[in-house]
Amino acid sequence: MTQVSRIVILTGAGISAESGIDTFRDHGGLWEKHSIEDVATPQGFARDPDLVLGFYDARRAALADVEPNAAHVALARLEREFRGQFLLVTQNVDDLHERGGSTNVCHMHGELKSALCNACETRSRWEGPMLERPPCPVCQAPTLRPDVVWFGEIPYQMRRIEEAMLQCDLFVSIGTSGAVYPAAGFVQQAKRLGARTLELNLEPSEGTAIFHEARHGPATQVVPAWVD
Ligand code: BV8
Repeated sequence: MTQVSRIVILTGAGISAESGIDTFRDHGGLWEKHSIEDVATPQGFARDPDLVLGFYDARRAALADVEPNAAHVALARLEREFRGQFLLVTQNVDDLHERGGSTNVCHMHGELKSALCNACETRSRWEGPMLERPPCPVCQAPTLRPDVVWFGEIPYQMRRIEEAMLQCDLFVSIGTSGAVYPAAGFVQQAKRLGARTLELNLEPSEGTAIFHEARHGPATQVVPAWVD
């Protein structure tokens, strides 16, 4: 890591898999049990808000039963010890990076522990269920929705991510299938701008051939080994 001065890391569901959180597209994954259109689009929420609120209430509640794993902890150590610029971007909506010790996490797809109010459009930290239509902490209206980015919605903090991508000299993709944009396009952008690109994943992702280097195996093994 000595010759690198600006790192951008992108994580996906695979980094949380060994903590016991289902990924989306692996066998038995979330998208096998639920249709994306029904639970992860604004149209699905409009059609059946109880189904969507229940889907996210269950995932939010499940966070209490899981712990960060060695991959989350290794990235937090890297953030503390690396002397250059460091940005951790995650597609994940769980809180395991923070609970593993990361302090500056960019949740581009939002967070389970955040609520967005459709009435006053404010975001609040949120722990409990939404199915019973609790009042918004700010305007008291019963109009909370999960503060996650659904398909067709604009990811959060894209300007911050773009700025970091323009400057980075190392881009590392961890635990993501490369199936969802714009995150899946980051490696092309990094490579075009001259950065080194590394994939750490259980198996080759859709875009694995684009990376300069790929190391395959469980995140709890390949991530700490790379950080060391
Ligand atoms: C947008 C919500 C416009 C919360 C999610 C081209 C350009 C731009 C957009 C598009 C485009 N083409 C299509 C689109 C539209 C769409 C899209 O990408 N569709 C796909 C299906 C083709 N994109 C959008 O709608 C996005 N919005 O584009 O707005 C815009 C763009 C730019 C700037 C301004 C405006 C919004 C997308 C966000 C959707 N919301 N989540 C939630 O419920 O979680 S996406 C969902 O998929 C999750 O966030 C998840 O993180 C994400 C990606 O999945 P992965 O994390 O990769 O998980 P997956 O299961 O797929 O893979 C797991 C990987 O881990 C596997 O590779 C596996 O091998 C590995 N693994 C498993 N176990 C382990 C492991 N690795 C290591 N160790 C292990 N133990």
